[in-house]
Amino acid sequence: MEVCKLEIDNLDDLRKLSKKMRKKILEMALYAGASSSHFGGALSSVDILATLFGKIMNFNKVNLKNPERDRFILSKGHGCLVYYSILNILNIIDDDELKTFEKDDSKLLGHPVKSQNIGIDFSTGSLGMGFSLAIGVAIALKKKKLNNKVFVLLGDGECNEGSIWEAALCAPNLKLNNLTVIIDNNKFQQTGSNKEIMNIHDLEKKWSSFNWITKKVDGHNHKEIFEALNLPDEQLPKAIICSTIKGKGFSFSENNNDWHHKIMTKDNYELALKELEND
Ligand SMILES: Cc1ncc(C[n+]2csc(CCOP(=O)(O)OP(=O)(O)O)c2C)c(N)n1
Repeated sequence: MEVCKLEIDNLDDLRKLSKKMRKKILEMALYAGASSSHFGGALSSVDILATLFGKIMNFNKVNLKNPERDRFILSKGHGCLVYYSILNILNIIDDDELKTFEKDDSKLLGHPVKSQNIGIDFSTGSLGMGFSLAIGVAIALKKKKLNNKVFVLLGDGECNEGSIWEAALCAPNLKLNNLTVIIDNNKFQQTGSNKEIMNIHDLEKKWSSFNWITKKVDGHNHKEIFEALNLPDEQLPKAIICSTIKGKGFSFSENNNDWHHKIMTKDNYELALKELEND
């Protein structure tokens, strides 16, 4: 398989990358059939991962085993469709493998399973855990005097987990300035809105009160995401709060939490494909 270099020079390239990712997510949701998939929370993270993998991270098919490459941990592991879509576009997961999503014996299950051959460093899915793993990696890199960075994606519903706040307290105390937390703030969780289930209130205020460098951005604006991920390094870790739309990209799924985890029918798929083509 050819090594894929993402030639991302401008915002238009990033928009094209996001579109490609949304198409792959759609296809995988269809392949999943009756197993269904976490569609909405994958779509809200597309523009974040497009910018991160397209413009920021030193991560590609040839450096997967290099200890000096950057690290990414999908702490909101159920959002794995977005992760698999970018790994596919980077030619790390091939098209045939994508078709096995959620099938018996597949490497691509409904939550990421550790597989260093495809650059997945940790199994995640139990919410609240990936963040602490990221702190462990950031500490290890510092001890080894390596300059690579660690990025971790959290859900806003995931921020209801107590372990998130233990970890949030720890990282600034350890001056882990090689760590960036990105929060997909789509205002929903599994069974309803954050406000209804467990209101998390102002995430930016919370993270800055835990002594993080914080920045709030539109999580579908590649330029804003890029600039936030490029804030100058200081002595503290960074938390980027991305305001997003759950199910972003398709009329039937935007802000419709039925699509947190739902079966994609052929009709849904065809409508979505049309909307993507006309976008
Ligand atoms: C410890 C734990 N409890 C419950 C779940 C079940 N669960 C899967 S997704 C989800 C909602 C998470 O909300 P959020 O992080 O906001 O995800 P998003 O809305 O972006 O999909 C829950 C509770 C889980 N995966 N782990």
